[in-house]
Amino acid sequence: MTRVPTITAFETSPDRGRGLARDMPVRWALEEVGQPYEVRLVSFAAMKQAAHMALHPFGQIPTYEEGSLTLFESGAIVLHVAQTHAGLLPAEAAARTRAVGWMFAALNTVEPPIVERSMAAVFERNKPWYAERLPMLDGRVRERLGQLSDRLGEADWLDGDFSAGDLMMVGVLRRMEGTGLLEPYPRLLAYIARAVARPAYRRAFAAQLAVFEASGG
Ligand code: GTB
Repeated sequence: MTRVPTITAFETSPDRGRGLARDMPVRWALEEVGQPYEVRLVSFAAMKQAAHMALHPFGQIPTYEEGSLTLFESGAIVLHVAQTHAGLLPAEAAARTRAVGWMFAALNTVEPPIVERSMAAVFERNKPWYAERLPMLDGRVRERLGQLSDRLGEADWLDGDFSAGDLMMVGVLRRMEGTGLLEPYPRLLAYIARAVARPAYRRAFAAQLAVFEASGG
């Protein structure tokens, strides 16, 4: 059993506890493998101060401290958790590598158009070009969702059993909830529903929601 790690999370999350901030995949991974953890909450101001910048060069959450090991980047943290505990990566070498490949696909292929669309919806909503740009951004998201849905097919998970690849992918897909972009893909909706019904997800979600509620909601 690993020494109890400490992660950082928003003191007051802008997502109002909906599990969209990136401490969520880390919490979820730790819950999946049964690794207890501690959480240090940080304000936006504290994230930019020297003590936190020493842990995270970009002044963000999440970070992960475990003894002398310090990590940043949610994907790297989830990979570390998955590599050091049973439950999130297959034992067989090729399947294990494919699951890591799905983590990269989530973060490097599916997420970029999703983040670009999310950012535009927040920061460009009142700009004169927004109405013209949105269909293009939606189109890029739809392309990836359609391809992902086709690959998933009727399977429960992307490649065999639930893995860290699914965990990262579902975190990425959830960012499109409420946009209407997921609805044309019932297989993806069912995939997300299966993932968020997992007891480990429910525990992680409840923990980050409790932080938001304690902050005054
Ligand atoms: N690539 C890094 C990782 O995966 O760890 C990205 C980390 C990151 O974006 N952290 C954000 C942060 O610390 C919080 S999660 N931002 C503060 C800053 O940069 O000053 C991103 C996030 C924030 C809010 C929502 N939301 O409200 O829905 C969703 C996602």
